[in-house]
Amino acid sequence: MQCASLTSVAGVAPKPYFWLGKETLRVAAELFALNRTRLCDRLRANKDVPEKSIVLLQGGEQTNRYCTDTGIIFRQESYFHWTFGVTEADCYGAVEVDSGHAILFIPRLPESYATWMGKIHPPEHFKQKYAVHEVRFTDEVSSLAYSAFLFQRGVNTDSGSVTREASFDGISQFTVNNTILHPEIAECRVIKTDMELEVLRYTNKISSEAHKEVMKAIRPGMKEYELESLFEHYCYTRGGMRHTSYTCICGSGHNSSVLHYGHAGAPNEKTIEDGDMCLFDMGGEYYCYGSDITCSFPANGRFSPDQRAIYEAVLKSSRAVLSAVKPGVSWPAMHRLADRVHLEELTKIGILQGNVDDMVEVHMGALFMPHGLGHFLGIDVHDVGGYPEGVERIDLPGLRSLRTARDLVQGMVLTVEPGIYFIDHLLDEALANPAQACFINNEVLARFRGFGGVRIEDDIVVTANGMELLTCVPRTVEEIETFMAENQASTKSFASQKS
Ligand SMILES: [Mn+2]
Repeated sequence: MQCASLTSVAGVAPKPYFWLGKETLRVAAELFALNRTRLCDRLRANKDVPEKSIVLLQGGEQTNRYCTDTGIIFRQESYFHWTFGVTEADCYGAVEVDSGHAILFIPRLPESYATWMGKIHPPEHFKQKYAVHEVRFTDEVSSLAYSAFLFQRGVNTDSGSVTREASFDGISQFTVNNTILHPEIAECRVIKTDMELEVLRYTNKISSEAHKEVMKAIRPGMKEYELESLFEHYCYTRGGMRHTSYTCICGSGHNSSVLHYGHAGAPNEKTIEDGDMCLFDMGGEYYCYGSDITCSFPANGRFSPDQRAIYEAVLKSSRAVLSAVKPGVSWPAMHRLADRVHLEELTKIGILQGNVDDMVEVHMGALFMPHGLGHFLGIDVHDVGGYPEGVERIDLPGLRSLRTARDLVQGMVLTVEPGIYFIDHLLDEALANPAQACFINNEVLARFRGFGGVRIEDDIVVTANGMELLTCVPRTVEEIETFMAENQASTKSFASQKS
């Protein structure tokens, strides 16, 4: 990382920012100062916060592969990143609630560090780099003198895992509260500031371009992982994105109905066949801010009639949701809207038959879209705050997979990702259930066995009276076919380079 400073103009202090040079985005350290201010404002308004409190967070730690000394590329813990924007491992950070005074604690590095890892920077370096008020060493955390410490402890409602509370030698002598902070800081993260939105626009712009590069280069005969590699290459070379927000999902043919394809047991290894639909779900991450985009398209650039029908059904639900989104709208209502459009369209195609209201009663929507319509996006791809106290998960098929059941508020960033999938074991279950089987035309359905699935996933910001679309990729059938035909003619694919 370069940590450049703007040239200081007479009397004006230089403003530090994160920047990876070239066309990459400059992110001012002010972004995190504002986050801290917002957090302190909330905490001061909370009557349960003791006087003279200080927030203490522990940053992520550098880890190695199993028992070896091979380091794993470090990525900062998300709450710590939101609060301080610090890219180094093994730090602590503190914020005085009353004053907003921010203290960063850095590890006291041994001299051998200078031999193997590079220059050891003094505290003053980090004070300027991150625009905090004070920098001390981590062995000085226990010398902090405050009457109450607010620690971060709470459940991540997507994973069920508990955040790791700060711990250090001498902790037992402090008065610690570990219940107040977590809901407050999670709530801050739900609403994005303008500076955060700038970063999310950037991650979406680069990731959208990377998806387009993939659509230009793809040819039947290639391996799915070649496109994963191309996506990551584009994001890193052009966007400074060393990380992706999640493991790339590059499903082709029948793999496109495997919702979390691409994991170690199914690592994007299939050969892409002529006639396959592709479902590529990939998002680049810059300075810990993510993106989450899915493009579905035919590998050969031309939709078959069945592929077009399913794709246009999903596009219709996607666009219906994008038009309906605005502050005050409930997210489960948007999920139900997408389900209803799918059922109507599947009836037109002939896979379903009967009354759509009756299909809704028996949750036919979840048969084709078992996942939630979308989720918060930010520093985490499944960003926090989906189920604060008072918001209950709806325990019904499909809806129970939603990562939030909240009403929309301006400044929330979400994915909108409806999909229709043909998943054999779900279809067989439905056919064995008379309450659902009566709506299915099995003869038509048989044609779609092995089809895979279609998902269209865009990232949006909820605005004052609607939404802003962050993702920009070809979306209609005509746009996709034209884009692939025009660009494939002029792009030499990786596959053709081999021969
Ligand atoms: Mn997603």
